[in-house]
Amino acid sequence: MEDTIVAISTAIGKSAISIVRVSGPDAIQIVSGIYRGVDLLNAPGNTINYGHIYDGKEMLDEVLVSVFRTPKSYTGEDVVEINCHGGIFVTHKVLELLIRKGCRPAEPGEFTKRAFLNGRIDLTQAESVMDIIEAKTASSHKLATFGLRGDVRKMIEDFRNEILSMILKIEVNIDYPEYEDEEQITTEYLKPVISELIRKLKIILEKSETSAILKDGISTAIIGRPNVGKSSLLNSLLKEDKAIVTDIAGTTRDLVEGQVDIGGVILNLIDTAGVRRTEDIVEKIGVEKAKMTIEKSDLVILVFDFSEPLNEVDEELLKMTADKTRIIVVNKRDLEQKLDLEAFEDYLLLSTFDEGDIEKLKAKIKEIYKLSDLSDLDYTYIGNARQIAKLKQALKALEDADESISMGQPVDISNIDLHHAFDYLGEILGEKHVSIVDELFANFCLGK
Ligand SMILES: Nc1nc2c(ncn2[C@@H]2O[C@H](COP(=O)(O)OP(=O)(O)OP(=O)(O)O)[C@@H](O)[C@H]2O)c(=O)[nH]1
Ligand SMILES: [Mg+2]
Repeated sequence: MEDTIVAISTAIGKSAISIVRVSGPDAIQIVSGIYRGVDLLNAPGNTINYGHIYDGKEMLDEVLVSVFRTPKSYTGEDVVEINCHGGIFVTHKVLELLIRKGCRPAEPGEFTKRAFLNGRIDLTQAESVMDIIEAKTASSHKLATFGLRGDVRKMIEDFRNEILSMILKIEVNIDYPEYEDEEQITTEYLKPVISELIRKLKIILEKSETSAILKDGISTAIIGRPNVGKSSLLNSLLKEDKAIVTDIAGTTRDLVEGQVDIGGVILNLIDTAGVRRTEDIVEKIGVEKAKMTIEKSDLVILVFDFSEPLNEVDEELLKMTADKTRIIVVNKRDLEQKLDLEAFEDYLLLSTFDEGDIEKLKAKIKEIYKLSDLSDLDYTYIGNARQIAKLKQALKALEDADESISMGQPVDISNIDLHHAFDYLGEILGEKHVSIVDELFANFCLGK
């Protein structure tokens, strides 16, 4: 990495201080050229130095300059952080000045990318940095801190080492058949070992999928006929009047979204247009969107009206959501019953006007996702979609290895699959396929 990069690392806006961060081989030299105070060139690492920033003769700001020397810095390079007074204008002036003096504006996430490329952190840790920034609940934050600490890396590495020792044994056997001291690796020997690896990986995957819920939340669609009280339900869950509620059927025409924290997990709620047979173009589009929302969501809350008999559309909605995780809500329990409850296996009878009823609905969601167990959840699992996808590929490779043994193939065929599994796990840590690196870090904010 030859060039020296610069970015404003704090949010742009008026604040008490803002930080301009510089990283690279010339970081200290470039900053010392615009700074008056102690001799920065000889300042030891991990020090904070008082002084002023000058553009030629013009003093721009009174600052504190933190100096970190390679390799003991966030990026592993020389890093200088200039703590300016947090004005938008002055911070940009300092940034411009540094660019004029030879720094290159950093790409989003480039500081963390350098930390990764310089071996300061692995990919799971880098991703955790972003997860910490984006964490919206206590539990997703905790999950990210465990990733940052390297616990996830350790878990994956341990597992990967087990596969590696298997591969090594097989290869010693193949390469040195005359070596009598080595244990003979046969498919009979391999089969139970691979089965055990598959069992363990499945546990890791299952726990990781729960972790993913912690991180991303549960996307929840509220679906039903017009006027059953979907928007009222959204508002009651959010405890605010987000969606318009009227007694006119067809009030909601577009999707309305909101978030609520239940037991440490974010419920990403989407209120949809009522589904009915209609010739109205605008409403038809709304109905299509409702259908698409069902497809995309983790959980469907299907709402019915206690005071209306079931009709064809209701039947269709029941069919449409049969394979989804769903909760059937029968709303308006305060009105006279016209709905035959026999139509449902499991349902929650409620009124959106009743706070206690809304709590019951939340309790039901917690039960479905076992959220009450969250406090004793082991946070050493991964909650990142990219990493989970790699875990699944590794599992598939192990299953392929198992299958070829069952089909009577020789050991070296399974060995190829074991190699694949090993590589996929390596990709979780960022050890292979560096191309994903650019994509990943581009999602970071500037100055991180
Ligand atoms: N009696 C009674 N009325 C309710 C209840 N919940 C909602 N309503 C009323 O039902 C009517 C329709 O409510 P909305 O929330 O707009 O219904 P919606 O399903 O979003 O309707 P669309 O957007 O048209 O699909 C409003 O007049 C609400 O006040 C309830 O528990 N009991
Ligand atoms: Mg509505």
